[in-house]
Amino acid sequence: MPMETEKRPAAQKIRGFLHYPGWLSPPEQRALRDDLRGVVAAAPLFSPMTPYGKEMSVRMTSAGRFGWVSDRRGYRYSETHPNGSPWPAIPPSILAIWRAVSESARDPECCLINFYSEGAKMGLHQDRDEADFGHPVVSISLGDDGLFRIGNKTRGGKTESLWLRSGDVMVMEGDARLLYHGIDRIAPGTSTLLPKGGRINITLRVVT
Ligand code: MD3
Ligand code: FE
Repeated sequence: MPMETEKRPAAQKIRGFLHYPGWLSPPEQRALRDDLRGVVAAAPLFSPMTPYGKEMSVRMTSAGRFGWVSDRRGYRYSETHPNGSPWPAIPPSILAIWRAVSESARDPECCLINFYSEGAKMGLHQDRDEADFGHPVVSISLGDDGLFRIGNKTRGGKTESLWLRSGDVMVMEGDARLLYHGIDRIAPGTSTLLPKGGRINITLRVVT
């Protein structure tokens, strides 16, 4: 698909990151959903354990050279799924989005897929397990709306919230790369993209 030649929505800048509401058209969202089915068939979703021994409410899997895993040894990137297999390749449709929005010289090494069912959330955290924060993080939202909260470079202080909707793309780079962020809740029944409901977030990162 010739992403770069099509007309795309303009970005909104919030605390230094770029939010493109509705970057993906409904047919593009359906194609991406179908590509993700292939990834999940090869690398099943799992519920990561926090280092404190509590199960996260978000289910995850990955594609690319590295995937993100979390267990009693801590949070880390791993070249294998918890079942021991290497991760499947990042679908070309997802790489095309990275290339269209990021202007990065390098392709992502990790495509993390987070699945939120009703009641799932992600607490405020920083993404700082990557070797070089000079590379952007790109996020793609699919399915039900998610209430995203963005804070500051240290814990505490004022935060801002915005709803992420199916087809939205965000780019975090520069000063925005190390802001605390999380998902407070999803709004069930706000999208028909996923037959059983829920929200998918894809994040793309350069790891090494
Ligand atoms: C702002 N995921 O996987 S994506 C994560 O919707 C994560 O599943 C959330 O936070 C989700 O780590 C939010 C948007 C996002 C991703 C990375 C960021 C925002 C960010 C890195 C720095 C600042
Ligand atoms: Fe994050």
